[in-house]
Amino acid sequence: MKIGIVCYPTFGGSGVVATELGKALAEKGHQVHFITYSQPVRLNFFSGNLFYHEVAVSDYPLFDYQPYELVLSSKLVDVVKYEKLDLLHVHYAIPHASAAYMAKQILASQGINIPFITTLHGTDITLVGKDPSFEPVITFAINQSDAVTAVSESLKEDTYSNFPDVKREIKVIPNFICLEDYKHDETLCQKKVYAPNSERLLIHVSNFRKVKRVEDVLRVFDKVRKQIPSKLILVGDGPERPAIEKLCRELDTCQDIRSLGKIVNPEQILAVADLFLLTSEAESFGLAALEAMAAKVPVISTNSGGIPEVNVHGYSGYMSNVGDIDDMAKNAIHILKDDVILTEFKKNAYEQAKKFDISKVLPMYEELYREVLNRKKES
Ligand code: GMT
Repeated sequence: MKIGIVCYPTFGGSGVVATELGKALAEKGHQVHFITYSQPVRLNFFSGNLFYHEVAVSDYPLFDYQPYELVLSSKLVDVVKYEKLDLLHVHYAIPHASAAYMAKQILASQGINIPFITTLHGTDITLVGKDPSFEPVITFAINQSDAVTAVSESLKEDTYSNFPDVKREIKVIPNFICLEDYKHDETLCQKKVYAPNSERLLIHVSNFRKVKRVEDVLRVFDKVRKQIPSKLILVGDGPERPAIEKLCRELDTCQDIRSLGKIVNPEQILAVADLFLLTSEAESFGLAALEAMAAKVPVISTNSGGIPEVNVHGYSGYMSNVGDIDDMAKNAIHILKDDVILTEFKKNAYEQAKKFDISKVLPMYEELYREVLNRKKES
């Protein structure tokens, strides 16, 4: 198949999932065309089946806001026509689904039928998408999609409740990891660099937006380190970073925390961690938690959104209500205080991650593509 993928090329989970999916499809012999405004951060892979088309939004001084969606639609028309794509798969409703709809209509006027599949990732439905100014467009674009997927049951339910006029069937296809990528080479990152006295190593990975509640990560860590010698690694960057640095100083924890900034492939650093903290207020899935589990790192998380579909309470980690720092710290200490318990949770985390290996999830997308293409043939 010749597949066009549209996504945000940045560090967000939706871009990561779209890129990893494209890479896996290319490895399976499909021709995959990424159509994005810059090279996706995880597109670090060479394959004769992978193509990249840049959506170049010009900086015309008349516009305070550049019309990205229109440029994207035009680019989609161009790529579909000249690369003879079979279908488009757009990740994130805003504005990718509506841009794909526009491209579809333009192409239809030229006698070309291009189906598009929309994958909903979370913030497009639960945060940004909830803004009433987007509602009619999102509802329309979802209803007009040839197929719609959501990354969790929770997100599917949120879509129907936040967008009551959405009538389209939503298929749940969970996020995934490529377990092969988690075969860690010990020489690349050594635990003693960050935990020189064999302290326990806690880690948090996010884009430091408010929804992640990174301040709770610091507060949980502060309680843990008072009971167990520990260090915390922060991976990622974002708008909350200054507030987090301030809180580190207030709590006097800076000496035990290392901030590593953005890391394209977090597998190596995850491999030396003992426990992952995910304190988010909302999370449609929690890909970062799954990535940790794939690296044999148990997860202390909130129970919001789709996280319970990923982290199994008492098995791969523990879940607490949003903001319940005491409970999260208590659970973290329970796992970290005893080598035997920690080893058991590490093993369980990995077992749970296996359920989300790409080998199980890729066929779901391929089947959906075939279904959509068969419908196209029949129409
Ligand atoms: O929250 C993020 O880190 C970014 C965001 C995105 O849109 O890229 O992530 C969303 O999609 C991920 C991939 O499907 C999910 O794992 C995240 O849970 C989801 N974030 C939220 O729902 C807040």
